[in-house]
Amino acid sequence: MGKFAWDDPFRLNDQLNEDERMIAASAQAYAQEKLQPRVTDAFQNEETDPEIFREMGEMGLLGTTIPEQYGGLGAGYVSYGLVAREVERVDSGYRSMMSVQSSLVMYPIYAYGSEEQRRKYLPKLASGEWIGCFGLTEADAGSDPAGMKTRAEKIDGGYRLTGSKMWISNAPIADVFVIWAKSDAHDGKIRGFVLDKGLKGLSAPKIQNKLSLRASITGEIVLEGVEVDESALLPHVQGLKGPFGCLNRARYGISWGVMGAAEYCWHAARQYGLDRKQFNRPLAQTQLFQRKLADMQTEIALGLQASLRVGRLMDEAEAAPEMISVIKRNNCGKALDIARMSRDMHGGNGISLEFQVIRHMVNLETVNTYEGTHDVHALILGRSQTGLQAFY
Ligand code: TGC
Ligand code: FAD
Repeated sequence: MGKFAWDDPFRLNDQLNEDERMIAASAQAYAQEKLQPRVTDAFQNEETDPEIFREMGEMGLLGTTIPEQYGGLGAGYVSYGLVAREVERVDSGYRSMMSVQSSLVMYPIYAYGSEEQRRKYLPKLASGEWIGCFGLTEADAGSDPAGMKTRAEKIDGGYRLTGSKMWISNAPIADVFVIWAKSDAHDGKIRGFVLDKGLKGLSAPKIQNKLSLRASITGEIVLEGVEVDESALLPHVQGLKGPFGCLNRARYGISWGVMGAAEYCWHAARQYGLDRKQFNRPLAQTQLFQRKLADMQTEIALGLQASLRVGRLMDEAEAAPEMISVIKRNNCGKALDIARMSRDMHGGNGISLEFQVIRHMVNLETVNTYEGTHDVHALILGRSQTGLQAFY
């Protein structure tokens, strides 16, 4: 019979190649040495340190899948997932900063951009010198992005953008804004535009007082007749499949990331149960405690295997969006359950920032909602098996 490691039940590590193991190890070292020591203060004070982008860039953690000629790492999607897992083991907000930059800003510029756009933006985004954001959601168009009101109007030599975006990660500190708008010049179809900070009429006020994802800055984007050159248009995509192509990648990364947060909560609950005695024995010696640990171990092992499978298919260009809905939805839901369970297993200490599990728990509320809510992914999967859409 084979060996069993309680913290790696299906020997995920053995299923990785040497390069993947190295990338995961360096992401883990960076996350534990540089991110873990500052996360409690960052969360408490609702502060985002832009220097983190520079550090991540130096470590090669931005644009993991973007070819090296544009400053990326040229690695595969399994590597990208492993990076997300290690960063989110510390905080979902830090993973958010990384995945917006990689999947929602660098990817569309790489996949839909002109050669000039790729050369202008990608190396500086890969190094973290520039910070990017992705504006799809609006106050009245969240789960239904087709309902967006932001417009691009054709003017001589370019476009004029008018509208506003809501709940945009990184926006207040962004240098580069990927904006999705309905373009009058393209039959009202959704088109992507890349805007530079400082354009007249462009602002990104911070959204204050979030009780979740406090280490990751979030803002609005206000576009008051912002005029851009023709060269701001992403030439190679139109329609909702543009933003969805990016979301497929970010959602996939989230499926790994939330398993990292869940692993943190699981390990913390196990250690707490071994250390703390009630009724003259360790909490971990009670049947209820062990059952919860077994549930955590099982869901995480299954979730990681599922993400690995989809990652391998992504690397073979064989993954379908519905597969990504399965893992985004299920892994987020399970991670949230695990964080809540771990919070409970810590008793009163579980509500303290010091013990960290409640921070993961409130963060995961956001992760369960953004990039397609838990229920929206159920509707995508329901449609795929019945042929009936139940959105409206
Ligand atoms: P539907 O009719 O289904 O599709 C419209 C067009 O889009 C294409 N498409 C996709 N293409 C590629 N990948 C996918 N996953 C795709 N899903 C759809 C589709 O083929 C079609 O193309 P065409 O050429 O025929 O026009 O569109 P719908 O309007 O009925 O959509 C419904 C629904 C619910 C599936 C969709 O709107 C949805 O997924 N809503 C959720 C919105 C969402 O995820 N927003 C995320 C905002 S970004 C964010 O949250 C970042 S947080 C990041 C962080 O901080 O980490
Ligand atoms: P709604 O769409 O109003 O949903 C509210 C509730 O109704 C949910 O429970 C939902 O499941 C349910 N619901 C909606 N439609 C249906 C239906 N047809 N049937 C049944 N139930 C339904 N967006 C970006 O573009 N870029 C970003 O960088 C970004 N970062 C974010 C960061 C944070 C911290 C947060 C909180 C959000 C971020 N978002 C971003 C926005 C995010 O993607 C949206 O919040 C999300 O898509 C849900 O949209 P909504 O908030 O408008 O909720």
